[in-house]
Amino acid sequence: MENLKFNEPILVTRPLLPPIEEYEEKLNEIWENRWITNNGPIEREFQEKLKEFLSVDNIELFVNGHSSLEVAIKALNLTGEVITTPFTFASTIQAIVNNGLTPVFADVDKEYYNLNPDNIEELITDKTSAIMPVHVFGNPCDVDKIEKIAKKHDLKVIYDAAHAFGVKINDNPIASYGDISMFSFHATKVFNTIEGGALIYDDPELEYKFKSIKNFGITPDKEEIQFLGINAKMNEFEAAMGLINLNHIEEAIAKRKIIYEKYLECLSGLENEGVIKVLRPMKNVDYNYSYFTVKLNTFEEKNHLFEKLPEYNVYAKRYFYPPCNEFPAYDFDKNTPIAKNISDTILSLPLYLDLTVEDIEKICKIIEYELK
Ligand code: T4K
Repeated sequence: MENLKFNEPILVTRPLLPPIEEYEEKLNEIWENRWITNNGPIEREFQEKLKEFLSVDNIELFVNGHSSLEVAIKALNLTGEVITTPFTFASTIQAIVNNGLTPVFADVDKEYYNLNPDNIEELITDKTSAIMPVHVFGNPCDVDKIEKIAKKHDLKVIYDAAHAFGVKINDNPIASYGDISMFSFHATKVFNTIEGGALIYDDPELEYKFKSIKNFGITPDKEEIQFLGINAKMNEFEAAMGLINLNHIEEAIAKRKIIYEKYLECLSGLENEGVIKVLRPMKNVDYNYSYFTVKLNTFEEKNHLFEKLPEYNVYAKRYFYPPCNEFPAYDFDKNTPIAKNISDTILSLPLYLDLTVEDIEKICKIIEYELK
């Protein structure tokens, strides 16, 4: 058999980095301004450009996605219980728990792995204050059903849209649904500001709260502490990276699509034989090709592949394993069998811009060899 081992490690992702000269130019500006954090001019410029790019009216920027989720919860004064999904990154659940609230886990749907709205209503009690769904791997939740349930029971909706930058549903920006949506701009995301995050929201009154809470609760006009806050401000180095990466993001998503489609083509044999199932973008959705995931039939097959790939210098990741309601750090109700099955059997394969068509062909040959 031909040698399928890569000379250099193929990681699950690599960050989108612009030509270094473009960042250097912005660094010069930071040095001239002598302003490096706390509502700086580049952050404000980035905020305006981002509003335009995403076609939304209200955006607040943060040091990372996780702390913006924590601020969103504080700003809406949520109490008691929040209905959410176990199939997500630890951040979603920790944002709820760190705010003194109880996550209540509803099971997910089999096809796209998002919170299944049909499982929400039975979990609503008089303590429920919100629903916190996640647009997993960039595919949108059933936003219409979720909105109906939220309206009927007077609940807030915060979407964890960490994976969904740039996604549109029937031409509508994904962040235009719910009370608040959160984007993560972490290095590993489609669009990055090194670390970073944003809240997109409808109610303009939230701006004052967000600006205060992300700065220790200090109100921007009176400099009083009217809210319990944290430090979650975006800095100028992050904002500079964001501004520049915004010029490259459309090209980046187009390249990701090519890689995604090459994977589909090369794995079609295994898929037709029922050995794996690839997550597809939903219909009527402008997708961002944020992750390439394959679902295997059993935990053992998933583990076999996960453990064998490094022998070829290829590193997949188990996004998300285990389901969040099985974290040893907490004692949560574990009654979500679909999320458990997905979590047990899914792997994220390498997807980033430097990968060539030949790299993908080779990765797929390895997978085929190991699974046959
Ligand atoms: N909600 C959801 C649903 C999320 O997925 C996340 C974050 C959040 C909320 C919170 O948003 P942030 O506060 O992070 O903005 C990564 C990311 O750290 C995390 O942002 C992300 N989700 C999660 C799904 O994945 P790890 O532990 O997998 O990262 P790590 O360091 O193993 O990196 C993955 C691969 O990327 C490695 O193979 C190396 C490569 N890499 C990584 C970095 C940081 C690079 O090549 N260069 C780099 O600079 O968590």
